[in-house]
Amino acid sequence: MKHRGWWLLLFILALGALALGIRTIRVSSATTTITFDEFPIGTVIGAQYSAKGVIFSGSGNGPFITSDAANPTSPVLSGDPLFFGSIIASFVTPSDPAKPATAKNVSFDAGYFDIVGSTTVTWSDINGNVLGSQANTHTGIERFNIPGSIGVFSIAITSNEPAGYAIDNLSFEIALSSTLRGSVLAAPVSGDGDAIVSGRSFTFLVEAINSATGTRDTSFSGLVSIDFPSANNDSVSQSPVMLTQGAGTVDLVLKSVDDTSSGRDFKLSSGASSGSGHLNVWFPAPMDVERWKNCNFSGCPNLGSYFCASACAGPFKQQAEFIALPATGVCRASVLVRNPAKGVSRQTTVEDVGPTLKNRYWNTGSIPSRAGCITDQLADSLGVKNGCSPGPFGHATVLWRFN
Ligand SMILES: [Ca+2]
Ligand SMILES: [Ca+2]
Repeated sequence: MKHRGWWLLLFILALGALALGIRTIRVSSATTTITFDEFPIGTVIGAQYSAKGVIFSGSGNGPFITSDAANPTSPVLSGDPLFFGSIIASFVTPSDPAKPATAKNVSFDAGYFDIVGSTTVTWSDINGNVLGSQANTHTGIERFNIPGSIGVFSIAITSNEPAGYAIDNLSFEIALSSTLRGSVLAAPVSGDGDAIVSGRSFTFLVEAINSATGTRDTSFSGLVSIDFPSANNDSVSQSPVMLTQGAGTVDLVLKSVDDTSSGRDFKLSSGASSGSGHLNVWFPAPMDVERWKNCNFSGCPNLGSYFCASACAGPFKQQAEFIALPATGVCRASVLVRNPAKGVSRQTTVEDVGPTLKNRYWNTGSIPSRAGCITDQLADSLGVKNGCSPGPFGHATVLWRFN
């Protein structure tokens, strides 16, 4: 029993250590240190460390791992030929090594130097523009600390250096650019992605996403500007939004769309980070129900009966599903109509104009009290009550958007 207790305790400790370890990795993942004992002596080093964010190259056949009696942390990385070749370190995106990356806090040991000023470190930005250089300032093993953010550094003997040099203990932080992402919290229309309702406040979540991991970049803090460009000047009143630990929210109202767009595009930007997306915009619309044959139908013409006439294509000689909107010029437009009370949506098209002719309220956001018609057949499919009692037309408030 005592043994079992011990094992249980060890198991719990191990779990705790694992949990702590995971947390530590997440917090400190930005700093990487390479000591060149990760591969056997003699290994030519190219892309083996790419998942850590660095690729090596250099003179001859490229740098390789070797032991070095003059270095207390041997093994080391030597250029080719042994201790005399040049070494180039290029930083890359760990998740996508073909993509160059910027590194900061780059430092490493080099030596053993026998002569001051014999060997030069040169660093460049991600586009190869030289940012600075530094020759060794003393003999022995010297720690180089490269200032700022760089894309590449190289080290090479630039005058006489007896018995050459090597490098070791390279550490750096890959500075990953963040992608900005916007989404709607508690979207009012389920199953339609980032959807909002015209004229109603919604909570817009803006997040910085780590490009390498696809998860929220909690190191990101700052102002993000939000732009919902529109030809209708339906501007967003609150912009920018403050992101703390990679996230921030702002309550917004949008009213309209351009032309017959399904919604609104948006752009997010903060320094070098940016993002974009699209929100679907639904219109809450009190609709008449247009009947195939009106109540007390006796024969054509009969106003409001699509058995007799339709402004787009009709008449329809059988019951049909479609929507009428109060403006010309949108016949055939694809529309989604939703009964919010039942959560039922139908895809349909605009096949009539009415009850008025010139109210493109989807472009103004000013929704009229009679915002269109849906047919009795569509009302049935949506589970919307319609009939001839008490009045000649049924009425239904639905949500709709261009599709
Ligand atoms: Ca080492
Ligand atoms: Ca030397």
